[in-house]
Amino acid sequence: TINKLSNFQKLLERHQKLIERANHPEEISNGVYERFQFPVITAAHTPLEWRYDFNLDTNPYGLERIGINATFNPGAIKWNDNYVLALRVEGNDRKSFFAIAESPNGVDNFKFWEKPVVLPQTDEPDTNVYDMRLTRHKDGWIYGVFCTERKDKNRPEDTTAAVANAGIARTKDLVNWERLPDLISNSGQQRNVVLHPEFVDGKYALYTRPQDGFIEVGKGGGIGLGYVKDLNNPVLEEEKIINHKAYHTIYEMKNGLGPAPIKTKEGWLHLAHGVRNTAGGLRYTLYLFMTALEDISKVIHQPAGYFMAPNYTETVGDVPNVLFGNGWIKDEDGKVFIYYASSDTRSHVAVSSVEKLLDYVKNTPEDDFTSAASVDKIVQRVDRNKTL
Ligand code: M1P
Repeated sequence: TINKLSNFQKLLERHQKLIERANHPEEISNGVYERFQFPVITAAHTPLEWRYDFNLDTNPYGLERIGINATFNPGAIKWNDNYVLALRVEGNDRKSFFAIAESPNGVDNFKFWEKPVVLPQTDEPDTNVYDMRLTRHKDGWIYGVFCTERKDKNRPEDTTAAVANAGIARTKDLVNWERLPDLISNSGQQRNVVLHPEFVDGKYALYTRPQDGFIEVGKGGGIGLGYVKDLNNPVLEEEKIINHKAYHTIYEMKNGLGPAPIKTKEGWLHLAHGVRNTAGGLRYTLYLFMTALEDISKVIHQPAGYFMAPNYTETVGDVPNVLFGNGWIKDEDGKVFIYYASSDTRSHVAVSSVEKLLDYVKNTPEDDFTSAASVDKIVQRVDRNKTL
């Protein structure tokens, strides 16, 4: 018995050490943001109480009973001066759920709250839920908009056929959640739906990503914007695409918004993901764009290419070559904590600032869609630099 107890003791000590491990910025940065040495949250960070039965009578071999496979795609919010993530936690059973983890400094010491989020169900239960975007809305609620996935009943013979839609829940304390009806939209399936933090002409504004199928966006796609009068009857109206996919770009195949945008004096800063196909499969990278304060449907800046792409360790995971970011936190002093996940496996942070992100979106050349135009921009830069 003593040996068995000491095994549990070792597990607990190792876990504690992992959670308390300091995380420092990497030495080399492109100046726009700093990556950090370690992921902020991995499956190994999840509480041992979720995974082990500590009763030696019922678990005499000290085995893990409920395995956790991955902790990724976190929504983020500043909460009582702490940095809080709503993670997509995926069990070995492939079901995702949400769990809250909190850190005093945003870069390490992230600790999960005692239990995962207990999400109320609608009349039609979710099979799987993931990728929650947290929005502190002007109406006083914190909203969690997430993807809810269910079996496609129109294709009973296909056990892989699914339907994606936006689920909507709100809370005042991140513990007790009120479930609202799922988004009602007539543009097929929806994923990557995000609530804008302010009312627009008295309506809720939602960024969308209409898609014809579960994986393929099909004819449609792009990041859309639509309006809802009443979230208790969330009928999406006036949906229009504000950020299109385009041939031979990093968002050639599909794109989707990340977190709710950050308001700056010069416009709304957006973080999004773009997807392109390669011989090695889909490649997901992150990009930024900015919309006008007076018209949130108008893109006023969009640098060419990606803002962040998976580095070599990040390319490895359950779904390789993926960066996905649906959470960021802007501090009072302008520091921006960008939370992103790599390869659908673990979560990281990169730190920047509003000033740097503004400089990046305004001064990085836009895409002119040809190799010759890209060369021209480099040649002009070389010539300008020569005069210095
Ligand atoms: O596997 C990569 C991502 O795929 C989906 O995102 P999208 O709908 O934009 O293709 C989501 O399942 C996301 O969770 C996942 O990270």
